[in-house]
Amino acid sequence: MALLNPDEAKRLAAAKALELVKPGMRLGLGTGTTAAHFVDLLGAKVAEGLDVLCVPTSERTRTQADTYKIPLSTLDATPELDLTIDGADEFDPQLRLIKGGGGAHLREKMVAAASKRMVVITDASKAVQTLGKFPLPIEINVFGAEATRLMIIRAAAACGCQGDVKLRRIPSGGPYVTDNGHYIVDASFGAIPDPEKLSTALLEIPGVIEHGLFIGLAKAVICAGSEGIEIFG
Ligand code: ABF
Repeated sequence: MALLNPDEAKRLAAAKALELVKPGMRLGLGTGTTAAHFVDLLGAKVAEGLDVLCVPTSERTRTQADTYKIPLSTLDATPELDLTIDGADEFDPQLRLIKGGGGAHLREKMVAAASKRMVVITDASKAVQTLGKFPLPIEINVFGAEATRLMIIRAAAACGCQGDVKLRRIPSGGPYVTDNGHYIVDASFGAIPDPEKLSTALLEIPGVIEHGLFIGLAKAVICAGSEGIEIFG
C-alpha cells in the first residue's frame, strides 16, 4: 500500500466506519479532524438518499453537518443512539482513550454513553501502550478554577501521576471556554499508570465537570496507517 500521510489515514478510517452505518440509524457525530472526514463522507451518502438522524458532539460539528443538510437532533430530543463515530487523541490496547484535545470531550462522552456502540477512528499515531503522553484534558467549572486545578494536582499525585496542569488558553491569551461554558486544564502526566484510579479520583473533585479518559466506552478502534486498516476490539 502507498505511504499515507496522517490526513489520508484519517479519511481511510472514516470511510471504513461509514460501512457500519445503516439506513434509519441514530448516530452520534464526533469532533476533530478525523470525525470531520466522517461527516464529509456521511454528507455525500445523505445527499444520495441515506436516511439517518444525527446528534453532533460540538457546535463545530453541528455547523459542518448542517452544510450537508444531514438531519440533526439533540441528545435531549434523541437520548438513545445506535452508533457514535468519533476520533481520539490516544488509545491503548484495552481501548481506553484520551480525548478532549479538541475541547469537546464532555459532549463526546455523553453522546458515546448514550450510544449502543462507540467506534473510534484514528490514524496510527494515536496508538500507545500507556496513556498519558498526550496531555489529559479536564473540563472544570469557571468558579474556583484555580482551587480545582490545585486539587487535581494533589489527586493525580496520589494516583502516581505528576506533571504540569495548565489552564488551556486561546491565542489571544484568555482562557479557552468550552461549548458548555467551562474551562479546560491540560494535565501533562507523561504516563497514567492506572487510568481507572485516576478517573475515579478526578471525578471526586467538586469542580471537575468531566475528564478526557474514556474507559469502557469504545467497542472498536479503526486505525489506519501505511500498513492499511487495523481494527482493534
Ligand atoms: C476529538 O478530536 C477529540 O476528543 C480528540 O481530542 C480529537 C481527535 O483529534 P483529530 O481527529 O483531529 O486528530 O475526537
